[in-house]
Amino acid sequence: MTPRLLIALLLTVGLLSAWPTAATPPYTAITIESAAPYFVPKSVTISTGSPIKWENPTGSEHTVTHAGCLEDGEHCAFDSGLMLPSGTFAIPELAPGRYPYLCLIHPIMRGVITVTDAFTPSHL
Ligand SMILES: [Cu+2]
Repeated sequence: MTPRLLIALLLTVGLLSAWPTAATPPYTAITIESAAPYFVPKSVTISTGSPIKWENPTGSEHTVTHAGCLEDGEHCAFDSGLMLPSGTFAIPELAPGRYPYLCLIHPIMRGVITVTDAFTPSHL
């Protein structure tokens, strides 16, 4: 291998390793936990068009159910159904508004998503 080729190779490897291997997720991640506050972060503010993803690393089944799904005449914006351990649930976007949600299996588990039409999302 010529020195010039070696240098080119090292530069290439250096550039590749400088590249972010795991890009920051393009979604807002919410982690389910077995203890309070159960949904982490419990309160999230995002802009419309921004996806959200719940992850269930616990050993139990949970749901992510918009409170509107429980009341007649209310809009049901999202309902994960049973999320198994290691399961995930994602929604691509929500219209502007406030979305309280809970776990149907453990109704003490509650969180809220606030969706704004602002272009700059903020995470509480
Ligand atoms: Cu639960």
